[in-house]
Amino acid sequence: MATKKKSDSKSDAALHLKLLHDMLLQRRFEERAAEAYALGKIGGFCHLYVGQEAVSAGTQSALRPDDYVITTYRDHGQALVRGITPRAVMAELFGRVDGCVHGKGGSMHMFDRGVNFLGGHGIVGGQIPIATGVGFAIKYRGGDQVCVCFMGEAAANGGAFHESLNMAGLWKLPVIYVIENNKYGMGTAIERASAIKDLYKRGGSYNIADASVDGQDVLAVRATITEAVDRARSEQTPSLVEVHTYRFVGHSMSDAASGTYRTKAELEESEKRDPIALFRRQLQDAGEISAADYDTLDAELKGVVQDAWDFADASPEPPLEALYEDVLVETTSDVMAEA
Ligand SMILES: Cc1ncc(C[n+]2csc(CCOP(=O)(O)OP(=O)(O)O)c2C)c(N)n1
Repeated sequence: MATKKKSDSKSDAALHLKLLHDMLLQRRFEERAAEAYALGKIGGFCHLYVGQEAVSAGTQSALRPDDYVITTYRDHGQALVRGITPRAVMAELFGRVDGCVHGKGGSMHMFDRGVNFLGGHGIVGGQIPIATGVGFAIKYRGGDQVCVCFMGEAAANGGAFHESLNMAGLWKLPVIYVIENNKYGMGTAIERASAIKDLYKRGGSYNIADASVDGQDVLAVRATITEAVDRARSEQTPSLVEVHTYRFVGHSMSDAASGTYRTKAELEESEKRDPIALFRRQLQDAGEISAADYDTLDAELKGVVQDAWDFADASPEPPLEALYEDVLVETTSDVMAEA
């Protein structure tokens, strides 16, 4: 580490390093996922999270391990930050038995109850009512956990969004709805699909506290979500947070470049606000890390992702009989009573 330290405290410096680590891990992971897809090692759909890493890292840094996280099909980064190992995420992408859902979910359906990561959902907005149900369960059981529900901005125009927020506002549920506004739903710009552009304002319709934040600034995301988490724990009330971000890659691997719906100039302009580059500069300017520290971290994370690739490649495919397993879960009274 660099010797010159200007941060408020050691714990701030440690937190900053963790945030940088979490963002860079996602970036290096997604770059290799794109490569694996091009080589045919990953089949089906594959939606990358490149450019949005500060949203997952900043938000999840404000959570406790017993809180819940639920998201969309753009879920690799969220899963990694929540604590599903890079090996288990990569093996899931490769469709292998050592994946977090034994190779049967793939890119869109990462899931691990062990770390309270409730998916990875392929239906646009499908996770929103589930999050509302999780919030209801937390309250019903008298817990003080929160549930964070991520969604894209296009999902905020679906009926499930409005019904869920109405219930959460009415019943005062500890759910934090986070809209990751990356400006495009596949190839449709938000201006062409939404009657209002400031989606966070919809919280007011449902008596829900709202906020809007720069999603390329990891500390700003963390600060905004921390307020929402405090509110949810102390008052059991929901929040709606709109996070302004951008995806530097296509909607999915079938639209790997910029597509025809946005210009090269727009893409290049957005890359000037790469959340990782911005935070790296901030930490270097503050003397919290040196350029050499960054390079060391980067090399370490490239190694972690290579290890995940090798692990996934060596893991067997699930046997045919596995098709019939994990289809239904018996809900015993024990399961129902679990906090
Ligand atoms: C109910 C439903 N309708 C349509 C689709 C097809 N579809 C997949 S992704 C997508 C765009 C969603 O955009 P957004 O919610 O903004 O998330 P982003 O991809 O930008 O992260 C659509 C329309 C779907 N999966 N589910």
